[in-house]
Order: sequence, then structure tokens, then C-alpha cells
Amino acid sequence: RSNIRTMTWDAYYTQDDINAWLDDLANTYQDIVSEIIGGVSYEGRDIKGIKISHGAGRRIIFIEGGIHSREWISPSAACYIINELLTSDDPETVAAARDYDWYIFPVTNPDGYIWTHESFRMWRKNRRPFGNNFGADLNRNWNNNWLVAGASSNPASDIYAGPGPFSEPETRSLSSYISTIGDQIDLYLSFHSFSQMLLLPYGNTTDHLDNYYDAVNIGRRAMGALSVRYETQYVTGNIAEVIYEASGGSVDWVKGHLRVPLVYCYELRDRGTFGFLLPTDQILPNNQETMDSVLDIIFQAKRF
Ligand code: ING
Ligand code: ZN
Repeated sequence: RSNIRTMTWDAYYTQDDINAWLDDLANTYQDIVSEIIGGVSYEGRDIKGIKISHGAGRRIIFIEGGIHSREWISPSAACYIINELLTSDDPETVAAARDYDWYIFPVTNPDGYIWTHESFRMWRKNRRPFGNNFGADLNRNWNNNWLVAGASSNPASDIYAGPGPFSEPETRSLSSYISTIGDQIDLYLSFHSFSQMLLLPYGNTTDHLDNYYDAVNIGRRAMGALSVRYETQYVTGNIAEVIYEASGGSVDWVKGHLRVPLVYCYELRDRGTFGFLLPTDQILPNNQETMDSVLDIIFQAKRF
């Protein structure tokens, strides 16, 4: 087909637009792109993503976007990376696309994302009803130190951890999907906003665990690469130290349970001037500098 819808990086896109775009990419690049379904939402929507692969047997880079629905820059950044991997002729980007299998899910909370477009812009959680309330925080529901720190047992809270670990269809299905490829993942990235931070596990303790020093050094250098284009400054460090205590997040489970060597959570632009309502003229610069940093992480990880 030739009617590919192009993303212009000066607007935020709806769930329908993103899904149609992914469909078009799968049709346009049939040899290297396949659509993947990472799970299903409470309201029955697919968690749609794409796999970019130039051949069998490669290690995996996994990108999880949009787990919090109001953080619109997150799906946008994930889509931008997809677009770069498929269309860029920058040699470093071409190499990154060829050297890894990429699994990218721009919107892992589809019910919430649609809710922010159609009903309430500042919605964070999924849309499952709990009595008179709605929604569990899908980044407090993973089965690693569930409800230990920085999470709530009150369904009215924006950080409600859910009635149990992996109680939510989104996290249960996505985690079981990730498990099937877990031992092949070299790098896992989770995109949030806002604060301009690069966070590493774990969220329940300020202790520096596992390969903290390697991970923080790679992260700091990558944030140097991020700053080159527009001088955007990020702070790198452990979740509990740099932002706040919070357990049950995806990155902690991917690190603690699947033992993926490099796991980062980006808090994308900005530092609070516009917050979740990041103006559309910052979409392209945010996404470009994020891509710059991802390429630098990969460059370093190869030597890791
Ligand atoms: N920030 C993340 C949150 O879920 C985080 C920070 C990352 C917590 C990883 C735990 C694990 O609160 C935003 N903006 O959502
Ligand atoms: Zn978030």
C-alpha cells in the first residue's frame, strides 16, 4: 500500500492513529517489520507494538511506552524511535536497526490513553472499576516488592497498586509476553514524563544493587549525548534516590525477575514548566535528543 500515514512530530496522535500507522509500517516494510501483540487491556484492546528485525538470532532492545496515559510524550518518543530505525540513513542508526531485534510498544495502557484524549486529559492509571473508583497504577502493579514503598492500597489514589501483584490485565499479559523473550533482552527502556531524569532500579531502596555503577556510568554518558543537540540536562540515578520511593514498577520487575542487564526509565521533558502538557513544538527536539541518547547507550552496551 502507498497511503502510509506519516507522523510529523508536531502533534500528539490518538490510539487509532498510532495503530493505523503501525499497521501501515508492517505493510510497507514487510521484510523487517511485524506487528506484535504484547497483551490486552481491561476493556479488551490489544497492546500493539512492532518488532523490527533484520534477521534471526539477534539480542533484543525492548521499549515500553505509555504505561501512564497522560504522559503523551512517551508514546511519541517510542514512535519516533520506530520511525528513525526504519527511515534514517544516519550510519549509527542504521547499524542499531540492523544489530538488534527491536520490540517497541508505544501505548501499553490503551484504555487510559483513549480516556485522556476523550474524557480526562490528566488520567494516569488504567480504567478498571474498583467500587466507586477507577484504575490501578500500572507502574505499581508489577510483582517485585509489590506495595512495599511509594504505592497505595486505596483505589482512589493515583498510585493505587491494584488488589494484588499483576492483578491488572495489562501488566499480567505484558509481563508474560516479556517473559517469553526475557533471556534475550540486552536493554529495556520505559518512557515516562516528566522531570528530565534517567532512573535505574530499584524503587524501594536507595541501595546501589547489582551492576549499579556500570549502569549509572553508561547512563550519565548517554545523558551527555542527549544534551549535545539542545543542551537539555538530565539527572541520572537510582529511582528512590533521584525521584522518590516507588515499588512495583516495570523496570524493577524486569531487572529483579528477568535479570535484564541494562534497564532504564526515562522521565522525558520537561522539568515542570508545562509538565504533562508538553507543547507540541517540543515534541521533535525531545524525541531527537532521546534518540541520540539511546544510540549512545547502545554504543556503550556493546562494550559492556
Ligand atoms: N514516574 C514514575 C512513576 O511511576 C518510577 C517513576 C519509575 C517509579 C520506575 C517506579 C519505577 O511514578 C512517573 N512520572 O510516572
Ligand atoms: Zn509515568
